[in-house]
Amino acid sequence: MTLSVVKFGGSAITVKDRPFTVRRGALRSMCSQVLSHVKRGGKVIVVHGGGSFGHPLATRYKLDRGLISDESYEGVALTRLAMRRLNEEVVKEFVRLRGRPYTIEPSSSFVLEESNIKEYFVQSVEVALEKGFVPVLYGDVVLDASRRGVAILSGDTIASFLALRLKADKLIYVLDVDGIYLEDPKKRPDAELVKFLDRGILEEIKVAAPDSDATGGLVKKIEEAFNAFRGGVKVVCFISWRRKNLLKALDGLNFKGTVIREA
Ligand code: ATP
Ligand code: IP8
Repeated sequence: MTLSVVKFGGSAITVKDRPFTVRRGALRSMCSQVLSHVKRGGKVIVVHGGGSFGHPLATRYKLDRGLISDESYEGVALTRLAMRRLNEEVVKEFVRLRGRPYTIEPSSSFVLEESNIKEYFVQSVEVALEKGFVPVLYGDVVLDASRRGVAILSGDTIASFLALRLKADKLIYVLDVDGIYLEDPKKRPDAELVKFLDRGILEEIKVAAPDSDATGGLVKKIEEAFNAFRGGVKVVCFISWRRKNLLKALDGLNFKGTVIREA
């Protein structure tokens, strides 16, 4: 039986440049592919990102800098509410498809120190898996014991952390594009898809920085992916949900995307 951690990218489950807009068809397809794999006996942890729910608010209130003013406190509350709304959408979709989602709030299970994970109560994820649930976590604003007070814990970091800690077989990042390209495929439609990603190729990749992304966008994600691979997660990849690609990756069939080859 395999354990996989799947990060539902905010670019895939929301329309990133339209506030609070869920990409319904994509979300349904991703949940359904996860559930098909679970039906065959696979264990899956889902982590989702912020997309057009968390990022615009976290950016507006500059939460990446911590508690910098009275307004920050309002920002923390509103960003967290937005993330809970998106989490609700994900959970409802799983329920519609007769899945067994179980949300584990990162805000009450992680403590950070200077934005790095200091403490985590991992047992809830383990027990949820054991009892037949699909644990669902998400990027959020989390307490930070250092002077900054709070920090944004990206879903990308949660996903690679859990994959390492629980010795997952696979870590799959689902995006709205087919994988990592030499240049942003939305800006350069003829950009080449990188099938195997190693440190050497990394130098050649141009990443267009998003206007409103509070957690470092694709660069941070690639770093987290390398961390997991270096730590022993055998399959670490970037794919889109289209053409049943997620199910293929979970089931170990050929899929289109980018696979990390060398740490
Ligand atoms: P979130 O952080 O909200 O969960 P996400 O995990 O889906 O989002 P993003 O940070 O939005 O990921 O990164 C995916 C986006 O990066 C794609 O929509 C793509 O347009 C853009 N991008 C920029 N440069 C590249 C590149 N070289 N290869 C692939 N995508 C790129
Ligand atoms: O989209 C960030 O999570 P990510 C969540 O996975 C917030 O980086 C609050 C912006």
